[in-house]
Amino acid sequence: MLEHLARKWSRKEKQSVPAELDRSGKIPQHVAVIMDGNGRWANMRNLPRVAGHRAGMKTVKEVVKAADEIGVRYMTMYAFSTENWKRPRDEVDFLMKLPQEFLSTELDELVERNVRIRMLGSKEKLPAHTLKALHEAEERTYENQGLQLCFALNYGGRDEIVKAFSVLASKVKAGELDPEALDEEAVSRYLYTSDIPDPDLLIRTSGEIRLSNFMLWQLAYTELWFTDVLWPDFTREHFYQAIVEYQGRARRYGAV
Ligand code: V07
Repeated sequence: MLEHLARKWSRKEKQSVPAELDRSGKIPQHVAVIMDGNGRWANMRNLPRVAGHRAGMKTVKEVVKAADEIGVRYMTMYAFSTENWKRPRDEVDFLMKLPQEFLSTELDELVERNVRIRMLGSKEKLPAHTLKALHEAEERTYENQGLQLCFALNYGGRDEIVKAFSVLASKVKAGELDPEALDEEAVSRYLYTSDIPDPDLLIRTSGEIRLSNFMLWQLAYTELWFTDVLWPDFTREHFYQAIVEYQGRARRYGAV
């Protein structure tokens, strides 16, 4: 399948976009990604888990550029879940430094690309140094009109819905909201993604076929795409393969 894609690679295309990718066709507006398999990638090489996380960060850089080049409008990357706090202390400490590390080398280029960086998730429990780097990036890119690059950090799908309900319940209690007026739009308004469209495509790497508490509300109608490839081995070519398959599905249900 991939060899086939590689052969069809258009030589004229400077940006190395495969010929099958229909650039006038349906490009998903929002792609969400569960970046799984970093620890396994490291284990297979007898490297510490953190080496897998660092390799995974390199993949983020590549995939974001690939998405930007075909006109994807929103990318949401699942970087740290509410469950990830249970990992060994050293690993958590390492992970909490990755946003700074990523931004120190990438922020200038992302600004040049007109990318807006955003955070989805709870700010509770995040170390001050991590929050500082995130806030700086959010502020510096706030007005950018290009790709919106969202990092789900200290994010849990159920936690997000519970937090929305909590706000809604307070409003009802304060007499500011009629329970009869509660509808899907009212719930959506209090999610982290209140001003972000639902993902059109979800990519999950590393062979697990589940959602693992990621964007439970938002993924209701999303096309799901899974691959056995581990996140550090995931390339621009794999990303475009997912888009090509997404376009195939969109064509099929568009035809009926
Ligand atoms: C993290 C690398 C990718 C694989 C999955 C887990 C490890 C990029 C970021 C990041 C976050 C915010 C930001 C800029 C970059 C990141 C964490 C983990 C916690 F503004 N990769 N990456 N954050 N991994």
